[in-house]
Amino acid sequence: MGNVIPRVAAIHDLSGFGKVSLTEAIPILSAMGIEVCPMPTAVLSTHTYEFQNYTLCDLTEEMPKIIAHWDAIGLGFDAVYSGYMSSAKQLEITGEFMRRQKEKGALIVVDPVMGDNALLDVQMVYSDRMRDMVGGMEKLCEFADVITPNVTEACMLTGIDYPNAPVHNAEIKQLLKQLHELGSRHVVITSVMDSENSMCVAVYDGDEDKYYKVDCGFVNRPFHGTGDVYTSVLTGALCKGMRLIDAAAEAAGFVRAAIRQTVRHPEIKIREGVLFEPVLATYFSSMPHEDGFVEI
Ligand code: PXL
Repeated sequence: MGNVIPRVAAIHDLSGFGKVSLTEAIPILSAMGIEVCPMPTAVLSTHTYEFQNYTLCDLTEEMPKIIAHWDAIGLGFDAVYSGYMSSAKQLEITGEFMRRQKEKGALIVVDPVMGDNALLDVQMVYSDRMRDMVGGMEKLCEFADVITPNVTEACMLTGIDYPNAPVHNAEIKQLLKQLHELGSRHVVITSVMDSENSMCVAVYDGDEDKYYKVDCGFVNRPFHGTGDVYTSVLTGALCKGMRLIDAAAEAAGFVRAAIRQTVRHPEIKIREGVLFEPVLATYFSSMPHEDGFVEI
């Protein structure tokens, strides 16, 4: 690509408070030594979980203009990383941008942000809008090198019923396999409750045809915004040339460290996100860590 340091186009919302999307992707990727070019899909006062009366300014019409200007100045990207979209049209615009960047050699990471079991609005799941969003996300998965749904999103994309915890290896592999059939090269599923009180990340490496689990540690309460933290680190580690499973383990290590900081402060509300800031200064200076994973 010829960029002095890796350059990532980050297509997510910008939420003023609550730490999701760009307020996580920008600091994390920058701390990893990667240049971030944000294309905001929407500007919100806060994210949408447990906040009422938040403001949302949709930027669908701005996106083609941003892309046209980037094209005009000849910007090339090492990676395109997408997340929260506020309209189905944005998925089309993003897909077309990804298709062109992929032809030029960019890595494509798609986080098909649509909901979480704790966060999901049931009305929304069966709405026309949601059907359009799921259909649009499925198309984006076709362009992707890596997709990173949580279990809820994995079920929405595959039509598989939400599995009861603990989720067994056979069920995990089935989900990974069906997601892979959507067309992405690799698949990573976040927030899998694979035992009573412990979570893992499930990984399918499509080049090696191998399945893995990465332990995310004991979890005794829900956290918000960890999916975006996770995929930001994963994207950065892949841009730095790490192989998929090592990048997946590195990202899990960072999330574990952010959670360790957060649980020291019980006064922090779930909607305030995780305390990843104290970890930023040190974590990436000693990469790679000795992080574990198992083949399943
Ligand atoms: O990725 C989570 C996320 C991103 N963006 C917005 C959100 C959420 C989750 O609540 O509300 C606006």
